[in-house]
Amino acid sequence: MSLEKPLKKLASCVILDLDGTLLNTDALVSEILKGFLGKYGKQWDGREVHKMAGTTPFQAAAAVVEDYELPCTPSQFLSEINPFFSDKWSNIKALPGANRLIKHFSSHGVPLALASNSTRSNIESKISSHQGWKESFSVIIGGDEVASGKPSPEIFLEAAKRLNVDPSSCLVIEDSIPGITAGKAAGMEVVAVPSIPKQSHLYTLADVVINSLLDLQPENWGLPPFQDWIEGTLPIEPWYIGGPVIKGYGRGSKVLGIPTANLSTEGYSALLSEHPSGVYFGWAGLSTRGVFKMVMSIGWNPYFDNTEKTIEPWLLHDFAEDFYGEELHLVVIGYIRPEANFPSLEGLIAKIHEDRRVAEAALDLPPYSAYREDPYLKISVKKDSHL
Ligand code: RBF
Ligand code: MG
Repeated sequence: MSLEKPLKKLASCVILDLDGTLLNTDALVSEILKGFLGKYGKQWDGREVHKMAGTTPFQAAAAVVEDYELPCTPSQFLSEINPFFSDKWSNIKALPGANRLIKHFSSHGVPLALASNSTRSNIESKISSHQGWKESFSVIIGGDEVASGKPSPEIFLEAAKRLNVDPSSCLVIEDSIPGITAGKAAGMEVVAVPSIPKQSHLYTLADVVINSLLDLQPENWGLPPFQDWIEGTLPIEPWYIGGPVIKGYGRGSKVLGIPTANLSTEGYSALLSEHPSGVYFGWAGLSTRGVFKMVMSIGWNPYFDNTEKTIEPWLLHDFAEDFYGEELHLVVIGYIRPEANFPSLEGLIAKIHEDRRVAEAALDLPPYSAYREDPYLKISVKKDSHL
């Protein structure tokens, strides 16, 4: 999905959006609105959250009041729901790559601004629990500190003014349509990191659309490149997932010659929504067979246009038979690339085999090889099983 174009314009500063770009705010908003609307006898529609992305708090409230025909005004709704949010703002998780990005730019002396439609005081709460964030921003502007929020360019123009730079030398990173619109109207370069899955075509106004912050290439704007990639792989904060092997779409071995041991996503919806789709790798433990190298895809498989996000690990070993139902534990430690679409099945297959080679080689390198011994991979076999 990476639509990176070659260098167009140099940037000297970076202006970041907060909700949906650096923070996984959607998850919290969904959780709170679901409970709150339940009290009105209404059922929260998870898709609504995308409609609210990038709007001001008042606009978001107005949309909910209208769509759910609530018996109150947007202001009443806001003051009623605010207490539910206020003690949670400081608990929102950073999106993958957010910490890395902030540390990278601040350690290279690239001036950073934070420009959010959220109120200044909510911004302060939201970033307070994330170490090093507040100090990394030379400028912080909230939606209540300008006359009109995004999609008006005002907030970005004000950020450039306070950074003491020309708007044309600012690079904006945004997840929402109002934010992208604002950035372009301000005459800035805009990178879109869409928070709406499978909708990258809506983001054509942006100069570049990337799948997650992990895919940002600052050198495209003359900014310092990330230096943490190792042999085509990016070490990530390890995450753990396990469960019985289930039958997938049945295309793995039949069509592609790539027998993936699909994991049930049941109980992992939060974990799955937290991790951007893409190709990852790590180690896999099978209860009766041992520990194996593993490369996997997370996502919607654009080539097949799946409707559900799946986890498809390919264990890099020749097994004599299928092992559906067997307990599989994964430790995921590296990232390779975003999911892509391919003009031909041959193209997809060739790319997946390349992923295999990249993962196999990387897993022998020290930052990755040590995880082979992770206790999570040594699954004890229950005595009462079918033996
Ligand atoms: N499917 C895609 O549509 N695009 C991809 O870029 C892609 N990359 C993959 C990488 C790996 C390592 C694996 C194991 C699978 C990948 N797939 C991708 C999914 C593939 O289409 C799927 O595993 C098979 O269809 C089996 O269901
Ligand atoms: Mg946003």
